Amino acid sequence: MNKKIAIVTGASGQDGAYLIELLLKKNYRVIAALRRNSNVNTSRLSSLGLDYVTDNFSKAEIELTEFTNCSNLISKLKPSEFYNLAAQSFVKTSFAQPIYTTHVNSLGVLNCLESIRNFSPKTKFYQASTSEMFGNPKNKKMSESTEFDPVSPYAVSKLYSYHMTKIYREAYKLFCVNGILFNHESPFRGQEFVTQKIITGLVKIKKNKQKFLLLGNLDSYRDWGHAKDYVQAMWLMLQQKKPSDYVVSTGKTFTIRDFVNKSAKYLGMKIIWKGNGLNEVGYDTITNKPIIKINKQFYRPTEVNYLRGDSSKAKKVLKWKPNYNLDSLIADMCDAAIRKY
Ligand code: NAP
Ligand code: F7E
Repeated sequence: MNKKIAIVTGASGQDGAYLIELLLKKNYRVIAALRRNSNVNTSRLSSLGLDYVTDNFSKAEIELTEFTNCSNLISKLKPSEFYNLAAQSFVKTSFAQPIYTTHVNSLGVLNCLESIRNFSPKTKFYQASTSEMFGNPKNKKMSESTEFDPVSPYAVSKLYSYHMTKIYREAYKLFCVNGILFNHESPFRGQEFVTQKIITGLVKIKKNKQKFLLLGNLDSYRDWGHAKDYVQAMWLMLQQKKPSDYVVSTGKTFTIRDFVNKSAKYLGMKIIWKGNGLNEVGYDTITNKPIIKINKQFYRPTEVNYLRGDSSKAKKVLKWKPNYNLDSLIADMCDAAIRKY
């Protein structure tokens, strides 16, 4: 039997690396679609041993905003599955670069959908949608039927692609799905995201390589899972008979402050918080030194205050269930940071 071919965009990112690892284990032929960079930025793939072209693994150049890049790749390979993970994925940057974010996250996705419709309509398409699209809705647990109320340019750009993916499924009967994924982290998480920033900062402070950590809003709630669990859900969505959209989440929610406290505890540290708002400071109880300070620059103009997902549909239909909880996620990230620094 011929091997299934999968194209993964955003292959240099966190999810791209884990998804490619999973697909190779499942005996796919995988094409890691990467954009041109002046520096080698495939360290995540390298750490999984994916440096060289093999019978099953190769790399291809793709700039998502360039229609011919998407259409040439898709028409040439006619993949069984196309996972679109490429995006300007940092919410804070989307306020500074709303036009660029929209080009990549909205029109880039349309380039993929149009290429599939015109050149490879049997290709199954996964779109990396996000819990950010919910914004601040009335419901306290968000499912596939919760209304969207985006509060950032990132969320709006992703909502456009969510709807386009749905429209291509309904209008052209293509196999297109949205994975509405809540925050997921791992040792591969980018340095600017809050979980990696906190863990890296605390490890460096403990090793006297950094004096203190600057953070923004400590009071927002996030439903954090492990990226390894979440790429399983992506794959499962494309193995179903019928295409549909799924929420993927743990169902548990914690504040950023909780995340700091839990990470510190795992690292053998304890933090006492004093003051309020911008004047709040976290002191290391062993050294009595202020190690966490608040800085306005890390606040967003508008914030998603509370995220908690209801992934009953994914559990029921996909038989998906996460292996990690917040404590084991933190342990995995801290252990990796200790090895690194
Ligand atoms: P990530 O680590 O930031 O990776 C993003 C990837 O997209 C990188 O490989 C990046 O390439 C690539 N990319 C950006 N702009 C591109 C362009 N114009 N053309 C081609 N490639 C481009 O993100 P992630 O955490 O793995 O997330 C994967 C996807 O899931 C993203 O779409 C994100 O928005 C979405 N998502 C993430 C989460 C989460 O919590 N992680 C939750 C919901 C949805 P470079 O390395 O060259 O920059
Ligand atoms: O922020 C607060 C910040 O940047 C989480 C992306 O993968 O998940 C991610 O988006 C929270 C926010 O992730 C700092 O205000 C406080 O409330 O780690 P983050 P995000 O914005 O939730 C969604 C689902 C995606 O789709 C996105 O692609 O933490 N926060 N202090 C801070 N955040 C950052 N980054 N840095 C701080 O210093």
